[in-house]
Amino acid sequence: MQKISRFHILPNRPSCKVCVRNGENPLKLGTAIAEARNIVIIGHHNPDGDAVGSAFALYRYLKNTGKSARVIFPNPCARNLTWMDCDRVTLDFMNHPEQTCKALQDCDLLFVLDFNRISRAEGMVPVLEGKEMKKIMIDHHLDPDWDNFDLAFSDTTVSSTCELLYNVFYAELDPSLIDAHVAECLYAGISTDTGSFSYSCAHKELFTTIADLIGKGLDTVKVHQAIFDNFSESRTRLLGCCLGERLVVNHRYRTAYMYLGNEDMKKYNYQSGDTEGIVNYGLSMAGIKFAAFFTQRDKRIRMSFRSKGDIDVNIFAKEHFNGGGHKNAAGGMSTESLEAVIRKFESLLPEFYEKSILPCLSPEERDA
Ligand SMILES: [Mn+2]
Repeated sequence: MQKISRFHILPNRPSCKVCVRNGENPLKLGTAIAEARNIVIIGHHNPDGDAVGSAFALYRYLKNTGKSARVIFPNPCARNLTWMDCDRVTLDFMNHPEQTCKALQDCDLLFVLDFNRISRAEGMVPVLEGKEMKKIMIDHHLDPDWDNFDLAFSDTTVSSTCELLYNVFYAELDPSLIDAHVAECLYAGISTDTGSFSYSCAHKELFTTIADLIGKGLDTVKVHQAIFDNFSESRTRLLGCCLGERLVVNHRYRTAYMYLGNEDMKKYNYQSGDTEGIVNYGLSMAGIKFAAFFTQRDKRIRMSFRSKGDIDVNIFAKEHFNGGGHKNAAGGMSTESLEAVIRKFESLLPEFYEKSILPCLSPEERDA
């Protein structure tokens, strides 16, 4: 197939880049949906509020147009997010590999939401690469893999994929089909990806969007409680363990980190999603600019990095821990032991402090 890519911007949203493959006959979002017979929406591993929110906002939107779709995640989503899946259509590859592969085999239109590289779909990659289907990406992370999509919407200035999806609904589809459930799913992604409106949200368009969603039936209190006031007792005690026994604060390097080993995960009956957001407690201390959280998942170590201001943890995660994400929030992965990963992290701190943290400190902060 001829592969010519053409870029344009989303109407009224200059920060959103749209890439259409095959310049001769450019794919339109509305037409692709109208012509599709089997639509599948996929999100990333350990789907967070934005991955789940955007998937079900789109699912429900499609349903409102008369289309059905499957939603697939590589592994199960957290308990406090399942309310968005009101028709119980989620398949997770980890527990249902055969059904998942069958759904992907049958699919002729694939939506990739809240991630931007097919290669990150892990165990599903072989099926996705071996099958002819139209692939559409909607995402807000850096460095999208443009060439692997027939149509791609990328805006790295928005708070979340949900905010971007809202913009796409308005620019390319029919916003009158945004009902209360679509609005609640979009709000779920926006509120989780901004840490309940504490970062990535200093632009007025976001609040105009939320005002409009309230007009469409969004109940912000209901969504907040469903997501943030819905933890199990064991998750609350897991948080206590992190803060009480697994927190290391290095004031010299303005850094705080926490870690959880397999034993901890077992002791507190870890469930998918239980560690979500815990990394942010590191940044909640005055003077701390850089926070990290290491969790052991069997033989792998997952890492989350957070920073304040211009300190770039995306580059840090990319250069040292096979990861990436955003400037102030990124993730990484390692197959080394928890001890080795923490040792490596600590050994990187002096240089990271000199090069990335120190230049971002105000004169008062330097003296403190
Ligand atoms: Mn996101």
